[in-house]
Amino acid sequence: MKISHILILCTLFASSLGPVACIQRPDSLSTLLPDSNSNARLEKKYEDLIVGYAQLGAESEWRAANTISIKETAEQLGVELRFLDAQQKQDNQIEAVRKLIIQKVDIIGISPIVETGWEEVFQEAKNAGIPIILVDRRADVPEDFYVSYLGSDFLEEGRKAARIMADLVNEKASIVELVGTIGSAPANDRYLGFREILKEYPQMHIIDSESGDFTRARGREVMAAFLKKYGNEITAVYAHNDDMALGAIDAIEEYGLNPGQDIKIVSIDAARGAFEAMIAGKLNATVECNPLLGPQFFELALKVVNGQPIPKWVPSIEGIFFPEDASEILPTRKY
Ligand code: GYE
Repeated sequence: MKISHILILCTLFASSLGPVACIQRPDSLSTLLPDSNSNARLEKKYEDLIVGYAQLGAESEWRAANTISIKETAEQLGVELRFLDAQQKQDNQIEAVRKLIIQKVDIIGISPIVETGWEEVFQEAKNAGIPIILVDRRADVPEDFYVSYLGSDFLEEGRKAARIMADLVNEKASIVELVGTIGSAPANDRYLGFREILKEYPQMHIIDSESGDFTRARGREVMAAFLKKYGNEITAVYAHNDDMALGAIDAIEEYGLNPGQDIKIVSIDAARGAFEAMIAGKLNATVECNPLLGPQFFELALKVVNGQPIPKWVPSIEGIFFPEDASEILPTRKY
């Protein structure tokens, strides 16, 4: 790895990733310099890499930002990227991995749409000697099927959302929950993390919970159905992402209530749309989930290809945002 690349990466982290740490810095730059006693001269550089990426789809603002981050970073680093979009279907994503195996890419990044069903195709990649990095979402496979998971702590995001909600509603609420894609890691863990904390608040109840598939359109439909069924009984919404919260806001307004006031809303992602909704007083808080994973992903990929050790989990560091800070922060948001 060239020193200039390390500098580029660290600059990228500092400028575009905000709170995400520059991971796994080499102990000393001298370890990266060609050395006649080592294989350093044989080490691959970013320009030598062919990286396959099996993206799950384009369901949300988060995903759009994530895709841009992967593509832009590849271009900046000079990596040859083979990017495939599975359009929210696991079968397509499995096929995408197979295509990348046939193309003999050096390494594959994948955001698995759901947690289960990956063993067969991951085994095929393993047989072909192509390492896999899980990006953004985990897969439920034995640890030796992937080299690293780069992404968020979704359980913790669910816990954070519950704690904020408790504050907003004075520890008393009838909550409806908009769940993400069924079977996906973020939906599973945001569901569990929220409930873990809710146990501490006997007067906060989830009265209904249904999937809005992480999209604005489904969030709106599900929320409209909840309102039809429960009407004014609903005092709070927990949405597993901002897009569904924005859909719920539309449905609440159509129903004639004031989102953010009559019904408190907490969501996850901290995308620009959420900041705009907070500024308009319609959303009460958003828990950050950082999609700008491109720089960390390619740094990991290069290390793996060069046989350097990497952590099994590279977590993102994330915050929580509230309406009072939204106007100040919005102009600096990168997604
Ligand atoms: O929260 C949601 C997206 O996997 C963390 O997927 C990601 C989630 C994100 O559709 O908006």
